[in-house]
Amino acid sequence: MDGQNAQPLANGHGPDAPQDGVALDLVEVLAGLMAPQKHLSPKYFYDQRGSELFDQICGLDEYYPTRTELAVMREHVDELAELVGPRAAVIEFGAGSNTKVRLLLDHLIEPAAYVPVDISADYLVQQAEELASDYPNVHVQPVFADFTQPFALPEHPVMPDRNLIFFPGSTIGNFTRAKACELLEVMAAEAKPGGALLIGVDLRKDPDVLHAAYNDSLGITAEFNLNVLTRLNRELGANFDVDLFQHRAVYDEAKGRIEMRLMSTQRQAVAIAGAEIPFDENEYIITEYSHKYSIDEFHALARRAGFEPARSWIDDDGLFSVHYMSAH
Ligand code: AVJ
Repeated sequence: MDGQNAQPLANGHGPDAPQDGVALDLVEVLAGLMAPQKHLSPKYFYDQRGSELFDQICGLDEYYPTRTELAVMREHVDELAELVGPRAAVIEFGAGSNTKVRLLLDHLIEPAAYVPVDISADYLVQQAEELASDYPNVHVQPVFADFTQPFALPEHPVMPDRNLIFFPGSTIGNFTRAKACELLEVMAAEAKPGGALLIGVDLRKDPDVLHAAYNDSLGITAEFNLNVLTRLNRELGANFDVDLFQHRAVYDEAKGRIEMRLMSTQRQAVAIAGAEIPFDENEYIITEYSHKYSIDEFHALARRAGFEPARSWIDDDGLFSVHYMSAH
């Protein structure tokens, strides 16, 4: 990365200033807490403590997605590199761990560029600097933007042969099926005709396996979930008594999704920015959806959004899928 690229490109749809994680939006938080079904966006999990806890979750025995996705990618990365072809621009939606993108850049044929797109600029800059120095032949250009809305792609010194949209980690699961389709449409538009998508998608499976993955025995996921209340207290001056809420993760098999909840153990009221939020006993805030798909279900969704599934890889236990799809 040269001096010019040290800062991420701002984008019209991004926030005004780089933040430590995604800044809490008071209006959005209040609207969510005052809705008939209380809810908070999962993007608010990832302050510094939340990111640390998520890293711990990824290392838990019960939480299979992270290691399984990486294993599936490792096993098929050479076949993937053949499919992608030379001089691809890798455009990552959300800048997460470097491990997966390093695997790609190590195996793709002369990758031309790497473009991480995120609303959390500190992650972006840190990741970009590391990768730029390790991959001098790859043009690393972070873009600071909300990837759910169309955004402008940067120019590169070497014109890439194709765009490869990269969306690992089953982050697509955070979106309802309707919103996931809209996001895939944005991806198809950013990929451009002839481009492609590499996406990790968690699979429908035995509810007991899912339950264990989101209700780990060490209670790390509970701490991760409850941390968002601590964050609301610290950053918005709310007065949640965190001891009066409990973590619940419930699998709805018909909807094919885990719902992460924070349940009030008693009737109470919480004050936040001059508003009073009443809770009944056992009333809960939904803090995250994590949707699970069958292969066929995901193919149908992707086709509706403008992709043609080319290859889908899964692990031997059928836990997690990685899809390569072309945009048309
Ligand atoms: C990062 C959204 C893929 O849904 O499994 C892990 C987040 N939540 N444990 C997921 C998460 C609880 C994770 N994603």
